[in-house]
Amino acid sequence: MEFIKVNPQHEKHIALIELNRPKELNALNRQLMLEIRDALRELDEDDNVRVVILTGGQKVFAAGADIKQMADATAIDMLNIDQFSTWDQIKKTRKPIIAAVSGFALGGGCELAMTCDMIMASETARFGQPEIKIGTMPGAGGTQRLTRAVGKAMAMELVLTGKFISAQEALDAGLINRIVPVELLLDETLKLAREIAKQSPVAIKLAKESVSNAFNSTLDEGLIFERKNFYLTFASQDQKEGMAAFVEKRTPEFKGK
Ligand code: DAK
Repeated sequence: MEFIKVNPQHEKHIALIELNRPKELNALNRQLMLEIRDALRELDEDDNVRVVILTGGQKVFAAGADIKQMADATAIDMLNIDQFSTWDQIKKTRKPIIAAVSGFALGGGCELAMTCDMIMASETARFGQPEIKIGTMPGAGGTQRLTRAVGKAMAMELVLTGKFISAQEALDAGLINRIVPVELLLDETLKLAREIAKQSPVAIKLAKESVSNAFNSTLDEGLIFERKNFYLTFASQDQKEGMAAFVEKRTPEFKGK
């Protein structure tokens, strides 16, 4: 891996992916995105991993797709490169992914964070979809996920003006989970990851799938989907263990089976 660092066991059950293109503010070139795709595929198949944290470090999350790489591309180049398939892998990952965002999360960087399941931000985080300022528009979910997260009014303003919002504005709008001091960003994200990692991996997978499905279904379809996943948890040893542990007043030991 040239542009990311991956540690499958940053600590027990928690993997860490760190974007590592600091001079270019972690601009997402094609290879970097392919590396993220490959890393996520492997981590998703690794039984020791229950949660993935994706971060750019303390200075910057990502300043967007690599403008220099895209500048001269034709529409057909863009179509043939098929960056969508790379981005789709993020969405397809069945384990929870938490973005830990400090500094700029712009354009594709903001879209990358929004594709994750939760966003922890430092007080220096800045979010925006500035593509309009370079004569284009969001292409990896910025008009869709942002609108669903913050509503039409703010999404329109961000997409049509390219302005950035602060961590506090992002929190107020419901885009992120919380704000923490920069130096505590990874620690606080790990705390959240640990809370998830200690639950049943089977139930976590099904619950993540159900919440994600809420964006793609009507309420009635979503409720049916949820109910079936709920029933399915009763096929797991983890459900038996979780409920037995409650009755016996002890801590459950989940095995992901
Ligand atoms: N691409 C390439 N290089 C970038 C970059 C980017 N997005 N952002 C920054 N850099 C580079 C700068 O060119 C500079 O390099 P050198 O000049 O030193 O060689 C270095 O990083 C430091 O940047 P600055 O000197 O500009 O630093 P400042 O602190 O002054 O400004 C800034 C920081 C983040 C405000 C500024 O760099 C900036 O405005 N960057 C561009 C932000 C932007 O427009 N982002 C959106 C890009 S378009 C898709 C998937 C994804 C996308 C689309 C489709 N599909 C799946 C179809 C996404 C599109 C985008 O993200």
